[in-house]
Amino acid sequence: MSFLSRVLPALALMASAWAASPPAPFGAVPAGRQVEWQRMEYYAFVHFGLNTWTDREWGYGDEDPKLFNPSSFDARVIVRQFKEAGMTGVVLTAKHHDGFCLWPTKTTDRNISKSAWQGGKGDLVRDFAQACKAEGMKFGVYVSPWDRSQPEYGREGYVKVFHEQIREVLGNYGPVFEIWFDGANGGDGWYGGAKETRKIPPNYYDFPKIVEMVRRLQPQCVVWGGGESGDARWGGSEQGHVGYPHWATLDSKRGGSGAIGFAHGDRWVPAEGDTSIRHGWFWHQREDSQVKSPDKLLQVWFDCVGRGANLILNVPPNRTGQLSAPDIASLNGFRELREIMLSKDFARGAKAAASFRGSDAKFAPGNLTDGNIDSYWTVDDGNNAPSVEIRFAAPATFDVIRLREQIRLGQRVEGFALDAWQGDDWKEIHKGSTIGNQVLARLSSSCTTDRLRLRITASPAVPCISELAVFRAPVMMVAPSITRDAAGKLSISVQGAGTIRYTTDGSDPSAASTEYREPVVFPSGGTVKARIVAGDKLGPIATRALGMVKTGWKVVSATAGDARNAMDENPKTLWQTHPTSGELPPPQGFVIDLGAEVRIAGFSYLPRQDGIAHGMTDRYRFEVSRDGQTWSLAAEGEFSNIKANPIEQIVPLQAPVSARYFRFTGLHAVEKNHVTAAEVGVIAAP
Ligand code: FUL
Repeated sequence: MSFLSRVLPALALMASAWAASPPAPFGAVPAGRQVEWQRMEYYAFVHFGLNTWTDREWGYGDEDPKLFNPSSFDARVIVRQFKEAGMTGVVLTAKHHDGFCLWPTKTTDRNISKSAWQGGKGDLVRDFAQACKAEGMKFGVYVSPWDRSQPEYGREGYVKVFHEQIREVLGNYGPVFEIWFDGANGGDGWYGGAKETRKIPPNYYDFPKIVEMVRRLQPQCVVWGGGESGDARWGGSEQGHVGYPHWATLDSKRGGSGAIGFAHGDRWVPAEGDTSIRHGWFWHQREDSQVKSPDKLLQVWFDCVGRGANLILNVPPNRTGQLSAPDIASLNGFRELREIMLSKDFARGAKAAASFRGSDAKFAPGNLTDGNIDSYWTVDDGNNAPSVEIRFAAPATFDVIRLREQIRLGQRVEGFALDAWQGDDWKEIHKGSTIGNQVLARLSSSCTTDRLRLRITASPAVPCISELAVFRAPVMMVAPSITRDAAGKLSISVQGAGTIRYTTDGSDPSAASTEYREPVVFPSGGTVKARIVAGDKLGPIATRALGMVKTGWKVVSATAGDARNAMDENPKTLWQTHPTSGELPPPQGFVIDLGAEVRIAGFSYLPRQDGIAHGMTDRYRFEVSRDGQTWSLAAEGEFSNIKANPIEQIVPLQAPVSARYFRFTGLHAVEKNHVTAAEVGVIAAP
């Protein structure tokens, strides 16, 4: 035996005396597929299908498959655009509520092989899957459980069809990173011609069985939704943001909300915030001018990814099968803002000083600033409120601090504070609660210092922190906000230097457009566009479609409730048809005298904005009259998806009609058994 072979084991033995073991996991921990998924942070949603042609948000289930016919679709181009925007994957609506399948399924004739596109030989699931593979992006699918086309929906027969559809998309197209099981179910539908409302029994879809199949076919696939069996949850609104404090856990007994989760719950079910770059999920031409601006997207990102959730951003292709130019411009502007901010981490490589677990270098505070989110800093058991000091080589000016916990060991931290060394003392610059997957702490004002301290103030077990990074938020031009009061005065406001320029003819404001100085009277309504102009720089455009002003309006009658609340331009006051107690079931409505004859091009319904869905109506009737006696039907239909996405609904009439009176009727309520409205408006023909 050589000298070395005798000495080395002895040395190894000595070294192991210093090697500390990692802290035991705390509470619920993520599965490997969830860790991988949480690192994806930001990816695309693609709503594409018959609705793109019928101009609807929810198809009824009877639309002709032939309608689907994009003129110049190329999945590769779209996937590349998402990749260039900094996204990590794409989730395609392989089947939406109308039951039309974007792949040649064997389960139903309502599929792409019956469309006019590519002579029925096309397969969009295949195209997206292949494009993602080629571009190094991940591919996911949305397969709607609610199917308004299927005759057997609500009965056993459909469940088999649904399971088989999932098997086809998961079994035939390569790796799928996420499958989306939408909980939406508006009840009514075509259902093979039955045209009725169908309620489903609890556990109807049999998610435990579905999840078993997902695990078998795609072990790395994250199940979004899917009741108790799912891996990821809805972030709680269709605006993309999630709540704070923010937990990746829910609790099997005590529940928890989508937005916040449940502190130290027993199931790891991280949130995904979903929103569309436009108002609706499918492409509608009228929304081409209502694309979220880069600053708005950055705000959503801070309130979603910056709280530890994933952001799925919908960018719907238009009828050519391509993304629209304003959407691409906004995606790229948003990417630039993130890049400006994230490209310089002032703490990268900075020295960090703190006690650490077993004095083992594996757990040293340098792990916070090494750019590797697998390594982490932790301390000896029992020390649940440690602090660490970061020293920058030179003073840095910053206003955003990113922290991450090592989530493989569970989400622990409940409270933290950040201090900056100012002059000769520490000054607290931020207080936060949860960290989890990540938190982007925004300071109320920027801070310049060469010493930063992180104090963990509350944690039920030793904290395991894998990153502390320090950034400067980008200086950006933001889109103005446009409001109008009950008297019809238009106000435009914005933070930032430059002049506000605006138009009311639908054109994009330029340096030559009217300058906004003070509120202006704007009674007839129309489309207002505004932006900041500073030298040769043009800020993002804000667009607002306003109906005619309601000053001369009178309530003629109402089946119940105070209809003046629906015409006072105050979304906080409600027309509601139930008195103090009990319910007054729909239909419920009111008649308005506009004061003079108007050429009506459409109407708007703003559902209540207080976060409560009671009495929100998802089916309407809009009638008009010249004399208040003889009525004609101007529009009747559905406000699809209004419960999850309670934005203003604008309904253009087939053709403008002249009338002095209108009657609005809510025909059905999404919750409870009465009808409410925050505002109802009229769009006058130009
Ligand atoms: C909702 C659906 O009803 C919408 O149409 C959309 O697909 C959205 C992502 O989820 O629940």
